[in-house]
Amino acid sequence: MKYFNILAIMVLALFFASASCEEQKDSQKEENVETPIAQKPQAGTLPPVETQKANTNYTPAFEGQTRIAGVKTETPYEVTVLSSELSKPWAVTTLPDGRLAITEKAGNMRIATKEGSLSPKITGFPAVDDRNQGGLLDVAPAPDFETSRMLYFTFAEKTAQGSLTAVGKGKLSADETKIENFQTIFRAIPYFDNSMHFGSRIVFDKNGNIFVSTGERSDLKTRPNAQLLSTGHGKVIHITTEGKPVDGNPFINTEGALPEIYSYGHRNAQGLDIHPVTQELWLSEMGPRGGDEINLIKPGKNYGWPTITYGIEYSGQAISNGATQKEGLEQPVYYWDPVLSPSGMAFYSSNAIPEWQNNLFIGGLNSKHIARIVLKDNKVIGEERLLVGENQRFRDVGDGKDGALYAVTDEGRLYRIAKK
Ligand SMILES: [Ca+2]
Repeated sequence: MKYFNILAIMVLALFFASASCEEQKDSQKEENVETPIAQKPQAGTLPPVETQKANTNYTPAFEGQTRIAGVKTETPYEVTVLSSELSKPWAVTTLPDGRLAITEKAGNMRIATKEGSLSPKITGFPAVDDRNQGGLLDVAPAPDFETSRMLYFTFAEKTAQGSLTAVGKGKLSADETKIENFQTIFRAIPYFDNSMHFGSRIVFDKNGNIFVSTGERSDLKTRPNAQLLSTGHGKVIHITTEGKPVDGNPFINTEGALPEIYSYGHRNAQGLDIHPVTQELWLSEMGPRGGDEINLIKPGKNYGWPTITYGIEYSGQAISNGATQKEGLEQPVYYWDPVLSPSGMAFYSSNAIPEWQNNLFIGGLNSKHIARIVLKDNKVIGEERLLVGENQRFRDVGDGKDGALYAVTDEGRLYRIAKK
C-alpha cells in the first residue's frame, strides 16, 4: 500500500508538472500570437491651434467639427531636408524597395533614395497642361510593382479642346530612365479650357482597384458639374487597373450616370488615403474662402459642393444663400475656417512615434504647415501644426512605412520627419 501511495504521488506530481508546463507553453503561444495593441488616440487638451478670426459666422453641425482642441507630440522627432533640388514636386510615394517615387509638375518623375539622392528626370509621359494647378500630378505603384514595375498616374491632359483630369499607367523601364507604353485608362469628362481644380490623388484599395479624386475645374460654368452624375468633375472615381468601373459601384445601373463614380459633390480634392486599420477611404478637399474639409467617403454619397459649404466666395459673397446643411447631403467630419489649403495627405501606420499611429497628416499650402489630425471613432479629437517655421507650401505627405513621414513642397524640398 505504502509503495502504491508513493507511486500515486509521483504520478500525480508528474501530471501536474507536465500540465503546468503545457500551461506555460500555452501562455507563451498566446504572447507570440498577440497582435500589438494599437496606440490609444490622444485627445487634445490644449487650446485650438487656430486663433485667427473666421471668415464666416456659420455654426458647425456638431461639436468638434472645427477648431478642435490642440495636441502636442511628446516623442522627440527630427526634421531633415533630404533635397532642395526638386522642380515643383507634386507627389511623393514609397516604392516597395523603400525608395521614393516623386512626380514633378512639368511632366516627369524622379526616384529618390531615403538619403535624398535623386535620379535623373524619368520621361515617357503624354503632354500635360502644367499651367497653374495642372501638370503631372499623383503617382502610385501597382500592388504587384515588384514583379510588374507598373506605375499609375493622374495628370492634367492637354488637348486642343481643353484639359481634364486623366488617369494613366506605364511600366518603369529596367534602367529607370523612362515610363514605357504609357496608356490613358480614364478621363474625367468633359474637357474644359482652363488650368484650375484638377484634384487629384490616386490610391489602391485592398482588392487592387483604384480610387481617384477629381476637381470641378473651378469655373462658375463647371461648378454645378460636381452635383451631376453625368460628368467626371468633382468626384471620387472607382475603377479597375484597366479603367473599367468596379463591379458594385453605386451608380453602375443608374441611367445617365457615369458608372465609374463612387461619390460626388466634391470641390477640389487633393488628398486621399485609406485608414490603415479600418480600411475606410478618407479625403481632404479645398473649400473656397473658409470651408476646407476632411470627409469619410462612403459609396454613392453626396458631399454637398456647391449646394452646402462652410466657405464663402473669395469676394465675400455667400454661396447657395449660406446653406451649410441639407438633408441627404453629407457633413464633413472636420472643416477649417480660415483655410488650411489641404493638399496631399497620409495616415501614419507605424508606432515608431507612438502617439502618431493612425493619425492623419495633411500638407497645407497657403497655411505653410503640416496638419496632424488625431481621429477616434471617425471624429477628430485633436489637431497639431507641424513644420510651422519652414515657410514651405506642403504639396504632399507620404507614409514611408519605415517609421518616417516624407513630404514635398512647391519650393522643391523633400523632407523626412522621423523619431529622433
Ligand atoms: Ca462638403
